[in-house]
Amino acid sequence: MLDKIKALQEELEKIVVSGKEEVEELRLKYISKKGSISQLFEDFKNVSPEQKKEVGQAINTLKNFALDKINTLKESFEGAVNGDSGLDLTMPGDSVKLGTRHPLSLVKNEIIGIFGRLGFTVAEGPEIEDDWHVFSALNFPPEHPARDMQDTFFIEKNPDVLLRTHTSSVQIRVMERTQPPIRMIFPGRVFRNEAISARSHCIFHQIEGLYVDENVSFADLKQTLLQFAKELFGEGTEIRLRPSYFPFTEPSAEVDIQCVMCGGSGCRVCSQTGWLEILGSGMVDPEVFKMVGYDPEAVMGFAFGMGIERIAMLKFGIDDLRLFFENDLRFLMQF
Ligand code: 2NL
Repeated sequence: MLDKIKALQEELEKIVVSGKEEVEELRLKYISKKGSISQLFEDFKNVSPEQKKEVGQAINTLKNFALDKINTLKESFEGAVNGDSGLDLTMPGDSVKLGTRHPLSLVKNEIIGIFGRLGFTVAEGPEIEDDWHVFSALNFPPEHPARDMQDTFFIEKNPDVLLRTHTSSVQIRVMERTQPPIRMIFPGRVFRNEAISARSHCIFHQIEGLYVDENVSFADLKQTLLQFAKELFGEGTEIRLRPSYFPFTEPSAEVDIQCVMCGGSGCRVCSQTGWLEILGSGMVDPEVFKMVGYDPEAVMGFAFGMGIERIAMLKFGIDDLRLFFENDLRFLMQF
C-alpha cells in the first residue's frame, strides 16, 4: 500500500500539462470519485490496525499534494487565450515610482553650474582632517575658540585628527600642490560640535570658493558675488556688503541679498531689516598665502563661503534645518 502511494506521488510530480482540458483530465484521473486517490481510500479499509496511522497520513499527504497541484495548474490557465500561458501581455506595465533629487543636491548642483559658467572648477577633499589644514594654515591663532572641544569634533586619543569644520581645508590642500591661477569651488560636508535645533545641526554642507591670480581686486569679488546672487535668486536681486572678520581674509565682508520673502520692505524672516545674509567673503589674508608657499607680494585672491542648507531654506521657504537630514519622503518628494 505504501509503495503504491509513493508511486502515485512520483507520477504526479512528473506531470506537465499544456491546457485547461488536461487539468480536468488530471482531476478525473486522480481525485474524482473513481480516481486513483479516491480508490486508495477504499483500499484503506483493508489496512491492518497497526498500519492505519502511517498509511492514513501518507494518503492524506498525497491527496493534498494532488489538490494543490491541480488547483495551481487550473489557476495558471484561467483567463488564458488559446491555451497559452495565461499571461495577458497586452496589460499595461506596473509603473515604477521615481525618486527625487535631494533639495541640498539641487541647490549644490545649481551653485556649481553658476560658478562653472564663470570659469570655476570643482575640487573635493577629506572630511577627516588635521589641525594644520583646518586651523593653523588658515591663520587661526593657537588659542582661537573654534579649536575648542565645544566646537570641533576631535579623536580623543589624538587631537591632531579631527572632522573638518569648514571646506577651507580643501583649498589649503589645493594651494599646497598647485600654482596660481586658481579658480575653484569646494562643496562638501562639514562638522561642528553643536546641539541640533531648527537652525543648527552638527553636520551641514558648505560651498567655498577661491580665486587666486596676479591681479584680483575687491571689485572682482563684488561683481562675481553679485552675478552669483542674480543667477541664484533672480535678475532683480541686489546685494549689500557689510564689514566682517575672518582669520583667513582681510578685509572681510558678509554679503546680504534683499529679503526673498518681503522683497526688502521688512518681515519676520529678515527681522524687519529687508536683508538676508547669504555668505561670508574677503580678500585672502597674505598670511594664508605664506602658509601654502605662495609669495604674498606676487599673488592676490578672494575667497567666500556659504552654507548650502541656509541657501536651500531661503530658496524653498523651509523653516527647519532638521528636515534635510530626516529622509521623510513626504518632505523629499516635494522637490
Ligand atoms: C562663511 C564664511 C568664508 C572663506 C570662507 C577662505 C579659504 C581660504 C582662504 C581664505 Cl583657503 N578664505 N574661505 C573666506 C571667507 C568666508 O566663509 O560664513 N561660511 C559659511
